[in-house]
Amino acid sequence: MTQAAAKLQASTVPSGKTSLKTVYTASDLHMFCKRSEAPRHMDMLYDAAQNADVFVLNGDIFDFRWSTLKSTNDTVDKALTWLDDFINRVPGCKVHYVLGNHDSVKSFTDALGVYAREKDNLLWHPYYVRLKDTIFLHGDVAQKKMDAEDLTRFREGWYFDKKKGKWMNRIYDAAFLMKVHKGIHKVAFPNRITVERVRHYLDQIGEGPDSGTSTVYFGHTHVAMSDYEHDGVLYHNTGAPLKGLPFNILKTEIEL
Ligand SMILES: [Mn+2]
Repeated sequence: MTQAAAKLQASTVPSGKTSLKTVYTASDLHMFCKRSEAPRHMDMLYDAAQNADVFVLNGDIFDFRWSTLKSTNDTVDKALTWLDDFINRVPGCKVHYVLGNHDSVKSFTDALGVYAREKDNLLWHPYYVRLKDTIFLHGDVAQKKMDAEDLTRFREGWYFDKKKGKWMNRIYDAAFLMKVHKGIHKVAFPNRITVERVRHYLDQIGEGPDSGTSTVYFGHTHVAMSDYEHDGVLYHNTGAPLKGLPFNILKTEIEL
């Protein structure tokens, strides 16, 4: 899908009467990766969704690269099973699934596309969703300074991403035990540089503050952030449920 088409799809201009809606968002659950503590947060996630009018799953919800299941196809099946259960638990909640890099695996997005067509309360977006003045995007645009084309190219590198083997996983487990990840993300993604890169991308696609954007929710960096103000825009990052890192399911209210 082109970014122009994505923009059209992302448009959620409501018709008729609006009212203040409760919106929750979470990202980077990295489900099926051994290092994810997502299962411990499931009750909280379900509670939030049950109290939400809108829930944005903001990318890297599933992790096909580091899946402990026996194949990518198996992980796709389990991912859809989880999503189906989640959606069915909250029929009154509109769920937006925004892709991250990890869940941009083609076999998953193909299946998600087919599945979402059958569900009235599920919409999926390859790059972002805009709800009035608030933008939800995964945040892999903060990997380096990127425009729309750069992001498309970056994502293409994930379409046919292969599940990593047992040994690579063990090396990561060992690094994890040494808490290497706790420092790495903060060094790789200093707050100011991160939000400048997000802002650059939003300006490039015409969704920056000039278009009325006042608030941005993202993830990817695994560095939690709340109310970080930069050049008139507030940025929030939900963090990630990985050992030793803060993870927040964030709530906001939007007139929709
Ligand atoms: Mn990511």
